[in-house]
Amino acid sequence: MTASLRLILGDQLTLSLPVIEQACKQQDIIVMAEVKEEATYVKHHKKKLVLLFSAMRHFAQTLKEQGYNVHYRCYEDKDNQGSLLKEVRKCLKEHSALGQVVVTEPGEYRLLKSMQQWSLQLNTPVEILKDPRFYASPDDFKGWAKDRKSLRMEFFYREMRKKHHILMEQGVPAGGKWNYDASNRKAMPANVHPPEPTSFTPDSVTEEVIRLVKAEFSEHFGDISGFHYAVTRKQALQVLNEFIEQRLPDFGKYQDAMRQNMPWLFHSHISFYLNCGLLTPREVVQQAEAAWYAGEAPLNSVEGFIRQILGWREYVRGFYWYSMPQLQNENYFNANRDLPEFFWDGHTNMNCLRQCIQDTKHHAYAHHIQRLMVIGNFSLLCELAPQQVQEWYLLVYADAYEWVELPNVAGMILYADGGNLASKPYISSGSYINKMSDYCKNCGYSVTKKTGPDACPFNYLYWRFLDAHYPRLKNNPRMALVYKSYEKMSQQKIDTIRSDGAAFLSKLSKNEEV
Ligand code: FAD
Ligand code: DLZ
Ligand code: SF4
Repeated sequence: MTASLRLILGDQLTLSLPVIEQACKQQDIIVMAEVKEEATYVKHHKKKLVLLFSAMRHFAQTLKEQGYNVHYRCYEDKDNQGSLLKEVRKCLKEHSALGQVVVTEPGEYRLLKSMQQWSLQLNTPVEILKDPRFYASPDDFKGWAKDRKSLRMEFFYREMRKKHHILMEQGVPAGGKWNYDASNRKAMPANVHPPEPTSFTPDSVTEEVIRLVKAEFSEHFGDISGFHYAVTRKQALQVLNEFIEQRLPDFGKYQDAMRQNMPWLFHSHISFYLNCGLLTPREVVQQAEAAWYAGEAPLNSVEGFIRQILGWREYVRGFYWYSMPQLQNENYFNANRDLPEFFWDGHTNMNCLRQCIQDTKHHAYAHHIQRLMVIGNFSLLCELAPQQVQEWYLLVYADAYEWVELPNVAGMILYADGGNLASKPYISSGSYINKMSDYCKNCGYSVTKKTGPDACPFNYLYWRFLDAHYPRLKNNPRMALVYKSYEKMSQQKIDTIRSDGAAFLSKLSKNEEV
């Protein structure tokens, strides 16, 4: 058999991947490399870099302990080549017995396109293996999507439930319904106290990476202090187990709630680990399902949680490969406003945005509703340029890779694809944020005022957006109700909304304080 160089990327830290399982311990070399090209194609949050580099170093150690021949390139190594291709080329040169390169398909389109050229560039056969960690392959999604007039997550999810026999009983959904959201998405009363997130003290490997990131990536976004994330599979499993035991029962109920200084709530905090490979979606879904069968968590929570992974996560990944490369350039509303400065430092009088951006800056994490209904909602209402918003979301979150970030940003929050992913724009006025959080109590603006200088900007921005995009949105059946209210508005009210909206957006464009 030809000896092979087997490359493992920073988000492929899964021992059961065929690229590892099929390796010959005697002759193959496994290559892992921390390289400038991947670490700086956007200025990733410092905690994301610490998480990935430390997890990569721990994973390489595990491989070595299992008898694999691992060639690991640290970022600070003097002869670091700076890119994956160059590292592979150097290793091939140094080991003339290696006759082929084997990789697992990467998560991002840019890297796949690059790898498809490697064989020519290296003058060596390059085999790109499928990534079996997902329930649905890009081809499965394509097969499902073709001939459909519209793509909707809910129908994809039901297919996945049936195909993989998850929460199914004799061909019907467990409990009789596909979806239990009527019992979910409640506001969280002040006397509910979520458990503290699972946290780990950095070991010497992580400490070294923290020093490296402080020295080499000081320009990157985010705070590095207080790093407490899992960096090994064992630790990631502990995060999962503690979620299932302590948080899953209340997950559904408080899934959409927000609270000042508390981004963690009853969420699972496992996206970091699912996306870099320390956890697999199958084991997560199986554990959640088992908790329901064992009577340890209610169906509304378990179904709601499983839908996020078996439904949304798989759907956005399929949608990404189905829609690339055009997805990255979509701009349905011709939005072109620059990202305001406060997206980087959180300095704004709008408390909801201040809180969500500060959580993001501290933790490289914000939960779904903070990303969707606060920062995302604002980005759409203010017509921020999609490519700038996309880059921001890709660099600020430790779970962000383009395959999952881009559909969520271009499709879900910005509706930049004109409704291929979502059936309507996710927009709301301040009253939704007020209902789901305690942010408005601590805000300089008044959520009950609809117009005027101290009115909550979400209130008039919401109606301004509906007014500005009436021709494009009025025929969307899911917007019918809201446009009925709009059509009943007096011209005077519409004029006030227009002028308040224009004044706010003009301040935003000039980076004046809002
Ligand atoms: P939980 O709330 O506990 O949910 C469980 C799991 O479900 C998550 O770990 C995640 O794997 C999955 N999930 C839930 N919603 C989605 C979704 N919309 N798309 C894909 N998976 C989902 N998630 C990422 O993993 N990476 C991203 O870069 C990312 N960018 C986002 C950008 C925007 C604008 C929005 C609205 C959402 C984004 N999400 C992203 C989805 C979601 O916000 C995160 O997965 C979630 O907040 C991670 O926290 P958690 O693990 O505590 O999730
Ligand atoms: C995100 C990331 C970072 C920051 N650094 C590296 C790295 O140095 N080496 C590596 O192999 N992978 C890294 N990654 C993950 C890759 O960017 C990821 O594999 C691609 O974006 C494809 O999803
Ligand atoms: Fe946000 Fe408006 Fe509430 Fe202030 S009043 S926190 S701007 S929703």
